[in-house]
Amino acid sequence: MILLALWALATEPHIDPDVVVRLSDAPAPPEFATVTSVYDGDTVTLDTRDKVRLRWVNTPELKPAEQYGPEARELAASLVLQKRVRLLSDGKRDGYGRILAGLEVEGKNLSVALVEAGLAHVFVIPPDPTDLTALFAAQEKARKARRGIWSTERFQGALHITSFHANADGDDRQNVNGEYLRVANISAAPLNLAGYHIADISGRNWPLPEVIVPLGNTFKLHSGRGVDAVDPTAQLELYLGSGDPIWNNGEDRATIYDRYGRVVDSRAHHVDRPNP
Ligand SMILES: [Ca+2]
Ligand SMILES: [Ca+2]
Repeated sequence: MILLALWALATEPHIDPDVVVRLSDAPAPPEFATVTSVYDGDTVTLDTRDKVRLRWVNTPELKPAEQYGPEARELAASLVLQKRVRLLSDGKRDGYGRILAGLEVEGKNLSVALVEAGLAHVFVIPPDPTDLTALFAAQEKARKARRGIWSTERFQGALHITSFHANADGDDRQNVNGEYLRVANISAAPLNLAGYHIADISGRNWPLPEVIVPLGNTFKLHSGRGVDAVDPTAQLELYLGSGDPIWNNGEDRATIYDRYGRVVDSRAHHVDRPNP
C-alpha cells in the first residue's frame, strides 16, 4: 500500500491545465476543505479527495526539475498543508477533472503569496473576470527585486514556455497539431508577437503570427496548419503551419527569439526512451 502510494506520487503528472472543461455532471467544488497533501507549488489534494490546480499562477516543476520548484512546494506546504482552506472557484475543472481554484487560508491568498515570493508567475486562463491587479503588482515587485525565479535565466525574457508537448497523441504525422507548446506572457504589458520566431534544436525556424498576447495570458502554439484563434478574451490558439511534425519525440529544444534576434526563452524536451 505504501509502495503504491509512493508510485502514484512519483508518476503524477505536473498539472498543466491544457484542457479546461466545465463538467456539468461533476460535483460542485466544496467551498471549504482541508488540504491533505501538497504535490508541488500549484497542486494539492483535499480531504474530499478532490485535487486542486491552483488558479492564476504557475509554479516551477519538480519533474523535470526546474529551479525553485522545491521552494515553491515548500512555501505552499507551509501555508496550506493540514489547514482548512476556502476555495476560490468558478466551477471550472481541468482535463484531469481537477478543480481550478484559488486557496485562501487565514485571510491569505496562496497564489499571491507565491508570486510575492518570486516562486510563481501569473498564469491566466481566460475567460476569467477576476481583478488580478494585486497579482500583477506583486509580480512586478518580485521581478524588480530579482526574487526567486526572476533571478534565473529562464525568466529574463517576455515569454516563458510552460509546457512542451513534442510527442503528439498517436502518430505525430497524422496529428501534427497534437504537437504544441504553451507559452505565457510573463512581461509587464500586453505583448505583440510580430517579428518573433521559434527555432528547433537544429536551427530550423518558423515565424510567430502577429498577435497580441494579453498580460499574464498564454498561447498554445501548434505545429500544423489552422486558423489562429486570436480573441483576447478566450484561449489563444496559434499555428506554425507545418505540413509535417516539427518536434522530435526523443530530444529537441524550442527557442523563441524576439524581433531583434534575442533569445526570449528556450526549453528542452528529452525522454530516456523515445516513444513512437
Ligand atoms: Ca513529435
Ligand atoms: Ca506520438
